[in-house]
Amino acid sequence: MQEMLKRFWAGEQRALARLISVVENEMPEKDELLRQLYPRTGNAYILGVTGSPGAGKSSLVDRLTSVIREKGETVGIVAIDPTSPFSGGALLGDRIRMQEHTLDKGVFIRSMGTRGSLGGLAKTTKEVVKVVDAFGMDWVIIETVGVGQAEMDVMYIADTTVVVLTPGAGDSIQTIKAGIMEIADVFAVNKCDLPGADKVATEVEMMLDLQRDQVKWRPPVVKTSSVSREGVADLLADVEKHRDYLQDNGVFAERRQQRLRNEALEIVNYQWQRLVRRQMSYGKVNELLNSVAARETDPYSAAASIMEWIIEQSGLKKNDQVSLSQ
Ligand SMILES: Nc1nc2c(ncn2[C@@H]2O[C@H](COP(=O)(O)OP(=O)(O)O)[C@@H](O)[C@H]2O)c(=O)[nH]1
Ligand SMILES: [Mg+2]
Repeated sequence: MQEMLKRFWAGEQRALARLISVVENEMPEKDELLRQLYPRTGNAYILGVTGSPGAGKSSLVDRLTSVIREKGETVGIVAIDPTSPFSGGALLGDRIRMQEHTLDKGVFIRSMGTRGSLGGLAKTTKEVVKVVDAFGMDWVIIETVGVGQAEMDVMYIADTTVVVLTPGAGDSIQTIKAGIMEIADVFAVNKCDLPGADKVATEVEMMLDLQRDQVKWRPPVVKTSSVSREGVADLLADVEKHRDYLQDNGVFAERRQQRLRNEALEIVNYQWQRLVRRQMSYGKVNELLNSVAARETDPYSAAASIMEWIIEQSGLKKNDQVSLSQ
């Protein structure tokens, strides 16, 4: 792994891809890898792009990437595709749509399947984003479909979230899941080269009017087209405006701090669960569980005994790192 890390620090995209696989596949060296990458994380701006399938997210991300590249900044794209059965395997469609950047060293594209992530989609995505961040990309763009809860949870990683709408049939804002409208910091009404974009934009503005007094940041609504590229530069400008807003109000720093606290707690939680799982099927824990199953012990007392026992066990091995991290 040290050899791979050397190549990673040297800026080799193949090493980046390999280290992402270590994370995605929950390989044993994962924790140690993330620990080593950690000091170099926290510099990328994380942009989430979500919306219905076919809204044009991939195409729009591709065009946004071009605009960002023109400014000399680098981009890592993490596309979460529920239809992709293989983790790490870029979908042919995305590959074609993002073809423009395949030879550009300042752009890295990774597709992840939702079923492929052993550690849970949001957790795995967060870790993958960390790796791309440590690699030194200025931006990390996460593309995800706004459908299931797992996909929605991914969006909490983003500093700014763009919700992509289209004038397409059935995409009237009444039919869009409430949750997805609420997480928007910027709305993109994409496919504005097709009829109906103005109507959607007006509908969104009307919805925003209703909540005007409750919010400090009113999400801008931008009409975009991945075909004519209209509005793409404006979309980036609005994203940057939102970034400035977060930074000027101290919200950015506050959120990042809160996120780090949560992260440490999540790791504790995760390691604790792993510890419990490993002890579950044998020995004292199993005995206690059997006794609960037979109604000889109540679950509350059993849980207390189990926790006590596990703490005692791991306490005995305090100097043995392996007992906690494997
Ligand atoms: N007319 C038009 N078609 C678009 C636009 N953006 C994307 N598309 C098309 O919409 C389809 C879905 O695009 P894609 O980027 O894969 O959407 P995703 O599923 O949200 O990632 C593709 O056939 C695109 O060529 C646009 O701005 N205008
Ligand atoms: Mg896509």
